[in-house]
Amino acid sequence: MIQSIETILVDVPTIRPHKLSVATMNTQTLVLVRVRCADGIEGWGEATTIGGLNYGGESPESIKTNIDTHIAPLLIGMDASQVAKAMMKIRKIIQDNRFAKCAIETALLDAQARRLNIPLSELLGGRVRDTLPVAWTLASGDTVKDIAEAEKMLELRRHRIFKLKIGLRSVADDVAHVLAIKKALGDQVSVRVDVNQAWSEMDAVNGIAALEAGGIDLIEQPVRAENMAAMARLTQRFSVAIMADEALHGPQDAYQVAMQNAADVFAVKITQSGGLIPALQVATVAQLSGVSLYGGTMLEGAVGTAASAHVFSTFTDLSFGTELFGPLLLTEEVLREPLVYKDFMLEVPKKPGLGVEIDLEKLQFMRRQ
Ligand code: MUC
Ligand code: MG
Repeated sequence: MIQSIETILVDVPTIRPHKLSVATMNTQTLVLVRVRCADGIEGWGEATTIGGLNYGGESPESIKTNIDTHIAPLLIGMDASQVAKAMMKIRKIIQDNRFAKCAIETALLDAQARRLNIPLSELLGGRVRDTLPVAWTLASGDTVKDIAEAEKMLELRRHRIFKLKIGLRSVADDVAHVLAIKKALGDQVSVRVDVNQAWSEMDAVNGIAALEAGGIDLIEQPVRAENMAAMARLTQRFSVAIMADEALHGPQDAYQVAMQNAADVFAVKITQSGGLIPALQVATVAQLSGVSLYGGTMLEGAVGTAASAHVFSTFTDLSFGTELFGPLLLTEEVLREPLVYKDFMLEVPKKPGLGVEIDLEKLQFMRRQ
């Protein structure tokens, strides 16, 4: 039986300012959910977003309020081992709030997998890989600093895929920034860009042409999420892969984007999808439509990152890798033992459930009062 649900906010400084076209992050607010069950088992989930309300319609504070006030009371007393039934109830009664639903589903599935003594991936159909390639985002806003940071990552053998955040400056300045980094790092690394919707279609045509010619191999969400027609035209026009990110708010969007040929690649995110099972459905739509897969992040801490890793470990196609580096951008760890990043890969935890242990004392100290 589900006995209690607690929502915890934790403000963690980032290792450096992280500049996106929609926000500059100096801290990340982790939204953690703890579900306690009558059999003594507990599960954890995460609903972290980026930049308050700059990135999406749910803020850390709204997620906490909505879980505490509207979602938790619907779940208390329900059978904790019937996760699908619990989520069906929540999805029927609660509108929107994809991040909140994701955290709840993650916590319930974590608890159930612990109960069954299996890794979460096995409850999701089974992993086909134990390690995931991990990209790093260069977003200091400074070309020289970004190159030095990338070189350090290569030396540490932590990352060899780099995603650059652009869209704040003029197209010409951004193209010069990206191509300088590509030139400095050479052909052994993959350099990609994320525009976070900042370009008009004309900007995108000019920008993508120059980036494609310079050897950039992935263009993420160049135009507004709702401008699917422009995404379709860009996908048709260029041979460099175009990826949908903000355009994907779950399986229904995935179906529409696929039907309209409005992307070559999907950035699958568990929170944006509204949960782990909907994220699997987004991936299924992609695979049925010949769209490639990429494992995305909302820069979650270790709980959301582990949950994403379990989901992505089940994807048969993961041709563009993942960007599950969230915990590495933060100055504080919430786990007793951090996730393992080694040889350019993240290891998918093997212990039961999410396979991670929260440092409760540390969390008690770090949480927002
Ligand atoms: C996004 O839009 O992809 C993921 C990595 C990163 O640096 O920002 C995020 C959000
Ligand atoms: Mg993105």
